[in-house]
Amino acid sequence: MACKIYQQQKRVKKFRTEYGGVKIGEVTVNMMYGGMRGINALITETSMVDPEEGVRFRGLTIPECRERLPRAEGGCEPLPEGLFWLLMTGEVPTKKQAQQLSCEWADRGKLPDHVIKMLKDMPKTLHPMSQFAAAITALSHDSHFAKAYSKGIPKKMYWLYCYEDCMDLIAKLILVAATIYRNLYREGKGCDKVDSKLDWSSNFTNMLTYDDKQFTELMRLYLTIHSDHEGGNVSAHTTHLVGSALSDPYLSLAAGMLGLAGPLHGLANQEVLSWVQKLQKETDNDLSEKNLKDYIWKTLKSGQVVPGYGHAVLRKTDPRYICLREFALKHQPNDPLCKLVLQLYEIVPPILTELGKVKSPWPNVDAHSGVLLQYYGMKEMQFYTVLFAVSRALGVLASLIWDRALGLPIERPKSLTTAALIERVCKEKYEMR
Ligand code: CMX
Repeated sequence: MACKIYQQQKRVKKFRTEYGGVKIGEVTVNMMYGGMRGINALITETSMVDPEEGVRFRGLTIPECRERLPRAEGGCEPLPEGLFWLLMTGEVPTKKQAQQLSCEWADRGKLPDHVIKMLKDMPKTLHPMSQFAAAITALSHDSHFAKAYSKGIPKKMYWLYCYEDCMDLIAKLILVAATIYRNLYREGKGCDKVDSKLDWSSNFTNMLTYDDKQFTELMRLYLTIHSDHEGGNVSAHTTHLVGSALSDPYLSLAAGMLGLAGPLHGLANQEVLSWVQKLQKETDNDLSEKNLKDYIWKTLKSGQVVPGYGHAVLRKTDPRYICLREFALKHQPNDPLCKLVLQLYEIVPPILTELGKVKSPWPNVDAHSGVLLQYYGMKEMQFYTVLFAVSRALGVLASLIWDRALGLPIERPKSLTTAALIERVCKEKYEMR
């Protein structure tokens, strides 16, 4: 990493010296009021999303990652360790390199007693994502970055301490998530034994008290594909923004995860399941086309969104959805819930198109992930966003390390009042009616 960072710093410096003044886009009034869609304003090295094709991790599509990233012994799905290596370095690791990461994360995987106690004392009614973010915040007690900064390290050393924190954090996240899960749904039973001979996902599913090789395979795929989605989504952007103030990686990640906990973002996987279950109940499991259409229209007419559908950037079916569908078709072709998801895929997009305002009527990743978890017995849908969060940490933390390596400054875009904007864009005086 030190060598790669040095080369990239040199490249960026030269590029900025030669082309720093070149304009790459324009900002319209609608972009300013419209959630900044389409404004090219961030540098994220780890991945990019094409509206038609979906995400590429360091240039590799999801099918390419499934093909090329190292797998566990006897497994078919990529190891998230390999994906993290790819995000960090831009290179596909060897199997041995991925195993070294598994081993290193296992070695770093221990929770301090104060965090275990804090999680135990939390009310069972507090959402798992709130518990997750609170525990990450409490882990900042041991931040190498914060300690080194307070001692006064030079800026060029920031990335190294940030890296140490991020590696610790990734190692500990599966313990935090599993502790929350067991406290809430397993009466605190089960243990946190991390085996350095096992991969990260195997250790995770063991700690979640699951003993099914296929579920572990699903987890490897799940943790790989949810990891990164370029820099402008709420969880990635928030982590990056908070990190730009040199808040330590724990605080930055906690902030990002709180963004992920919103129903328009990561919480949509939970929303999809409760929406689908309500559909089954309301139709008395008579899933005729008419009943499905009626239910979807009822959702829309009551002012709600159809969860799991639509996207701010994508304009085609999310390739993450497609690969989860492939997994379902391979391993559980007759599962009634998976069949219902397929049925909805036929029925929802034309209705959203008919609505007239939805830019993408296609399903995103959250439309499929929950039903797969249900199949393997993980019925506790409030926990689903925590799984998304464990995975998303890989991407946003890899980016955070690169942010510090490139010495990116505190982020501070300019905002305007409506009055100032009107004055700037209209020569004549404009009256708001
Ligand atoms: N159901 C109903 N209406 C929808 C819709 C959906 N699935 N998707 C978009 N729309 C509506 C918007 O609410 C908006 O309506 P208003 O103009 O009345 O406010 C209009 O269509 C235009 O929105 P858009 O430009 O197509 O979409 P945005 O970029 O504003 O929002 C997203 C994107 C994902 C928030 C939106 O599609 C949505 O709410 N989807 C459902 C929630 C969801 O699945 N979120 C998960 C996204 C993936 C992730 O981050 O994990």
